[in-house]
Amino acid sequence: MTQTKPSGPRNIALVGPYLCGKTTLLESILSVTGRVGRKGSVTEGNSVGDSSAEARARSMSVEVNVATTDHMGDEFTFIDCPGSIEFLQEAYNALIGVDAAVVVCEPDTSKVLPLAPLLKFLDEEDIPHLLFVNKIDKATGSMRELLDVLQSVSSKPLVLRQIPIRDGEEITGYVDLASERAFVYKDGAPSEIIDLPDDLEDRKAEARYEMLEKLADFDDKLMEELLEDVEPEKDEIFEDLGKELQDDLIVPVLMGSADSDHGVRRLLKALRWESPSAERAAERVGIEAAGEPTAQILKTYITPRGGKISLARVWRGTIKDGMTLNGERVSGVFRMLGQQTEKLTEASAGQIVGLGRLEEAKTGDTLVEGKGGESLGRAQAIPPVFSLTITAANRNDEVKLSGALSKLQYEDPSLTIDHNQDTQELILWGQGDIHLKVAFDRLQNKYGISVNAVKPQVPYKEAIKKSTSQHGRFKRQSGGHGQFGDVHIDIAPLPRGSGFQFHDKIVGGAIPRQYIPAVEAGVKEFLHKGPLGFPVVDVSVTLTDGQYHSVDSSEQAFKTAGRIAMSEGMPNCGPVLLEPIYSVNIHIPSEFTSKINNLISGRRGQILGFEARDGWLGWDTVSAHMPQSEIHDLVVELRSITHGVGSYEFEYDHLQELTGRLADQVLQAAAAE
Ligand SMILES: Nc1nc2c(ncn2[C@@H]2O[C@H](COP(=O)(O)OP(=O)(O)OP(=O)(O)O)[C@@H](O)[C@H]2O)c(=O)[nH]1
Ligand SMILES: [Mg+2]
Repeated sequence: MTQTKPSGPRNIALVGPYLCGKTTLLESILSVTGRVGRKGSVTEGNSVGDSSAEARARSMSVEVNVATTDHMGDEFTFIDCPGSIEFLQEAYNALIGVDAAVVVCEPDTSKVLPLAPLLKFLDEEDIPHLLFVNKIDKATGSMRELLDVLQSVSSKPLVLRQIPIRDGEEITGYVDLASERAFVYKDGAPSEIIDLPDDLEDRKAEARYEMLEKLADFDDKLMEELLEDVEPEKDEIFEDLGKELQDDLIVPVLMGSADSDHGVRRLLKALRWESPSAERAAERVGIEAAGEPTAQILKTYITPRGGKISLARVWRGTIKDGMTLNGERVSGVFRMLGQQTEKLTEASAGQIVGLGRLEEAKTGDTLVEGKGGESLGRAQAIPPVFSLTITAANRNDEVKLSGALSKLQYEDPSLTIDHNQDTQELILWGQGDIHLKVAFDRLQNKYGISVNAVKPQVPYKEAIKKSTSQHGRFKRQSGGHGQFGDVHIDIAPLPRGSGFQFHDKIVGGAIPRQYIPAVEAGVKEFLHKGPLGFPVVDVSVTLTDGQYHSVDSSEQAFKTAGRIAMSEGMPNCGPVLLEPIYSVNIHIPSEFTSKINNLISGRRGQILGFEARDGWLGWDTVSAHMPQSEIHDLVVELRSITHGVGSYEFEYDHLQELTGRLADQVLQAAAAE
């Protein structure tokens, strides 16, 4: 038996925690495959990835970088995803269109937890993936220990493919467990084969047996051979490694140093021989072989010059320059190298390319020849957790700002815009402070708009605790005919959530019918701003009696009388401040549950209960009620407690009385405005 190599283009995502070296790995791959002449670096600010001003300024990835290269006759497109949890949606959107993922991590057990949400996503989407332990030049602990900790966050068995060769503390090479060959790393050149060091013989035999045992769990023949002490053929092992990765049964583990190109050729070799062909991903997303040319957008770029490029995975057929997709003409098919584009005439199934000028198309959209139609699944959406109220720094930019924001959403669909009805604020929602700051930088860099951002106001309300009866009279005599309206009302509190009720108990024509709606309008007008200065809720007003004048009465006069009665009566009804309370579900690894309970109580929350997080081994979901005013920066503290992996969803639940010092502060602040 000889090993069969998958054919056709391959698309590989590079994912992993913040700063583990994904963009450096992309640069190394592009250098090793000859796609770039001179290798750049993230630290020097000349890498192919992270070339946008917003990324360079922070030395971190803030969006997906893409580059297509060729390796020994096979086309590979790499999608380097940002590692920061605040840009995780970028990774999700891109991952649905790849054939496999390389999960990059560091040889540091304290940095393993952030892999958990990614691995979970890959599992849910059935995306085959392997692990690349990067920064092996900095490794201190043992590989076995690291592997144990890594295994604790992976539901699939990790299959260690290499063991390190050390010279003192330093890792100088590796033993490939499948080929049983030893290599030393060379700077600027492929690793060199050496004789297996004697002292590694036992460790190699043990690690190799472990690898075979794991493979045998999915291969009966191999299991028999192991049980009968028959040495399996090398090709059989390679075949299993490929097949079991492609079937998403195992997670092979490789290692190296992107910075020094160490182990990168070995990684490429594994991808070339073992990563699934493009057809497998097409099966995964359930696209049938026959049908119109179809593609899906994984990312949208707005170039510094304002042009739009939709990064698309071609799922079926051939996409040609000039073709109509979803009713729009494709203007340019591009092979991508970071922000550089090379014109192609067409792209066929399995390729990931840039498509020019699809003005309406959005990330996640399925593009079909003609008017469009069938829609493939989109990546799961991560709910926003952090918001700021924004205004244009220059008043004249207000109109330009809303146009620019909608363009910004093409680039970053995880931004949400809320025109808040209660507070009349324009609120930008996203995944955290850095996420929003990057958005502000883009507004500045691309659209020339600078914004001021502040913490959004909490939409406090007020209600009353007591009832009262009130007389309100509006009378004015000014030359000709005057104005006259006179009302008696009962004001009473209603249970929380009832809203506003108006009752009319006028009998015997004390107030003519046509003026009664005006009284209600006057009452309602007052309720926009009650005695404490906030909108009033849960109150009932009953019109009981009144007087009118045949000449001087008018709708306007009765409206004013209604408002006067309210403004005189309401302060006697024991007004109270109400604050919005949200229902919050916080997801965390169980080890943090008690800390989270403290966090919730520290923010005036009320814990409602906790249970095992559905589908997440070793995680809890804590549910609580929390005041909106305490949620604004909850995510910051939650992430700092949980190594960045804690998350939550929340929704408005009810209004609750706020009294004491905090209420006084709110009232003082409102009065000061
Ligand atoms: N020692 C060492 N440092 C590395 C290696 N690879 C990357 N780095 C350094 O790690 C830092 C982060 O590298 P990046 O490539 O930007 O990491 P990233 O994973 O793309 O970061 P984000 O996209 O922001 O999550 C930089 O300072 C790199 O120089 C490596 O193999 N060894
Ligand atoms: Mg990066």
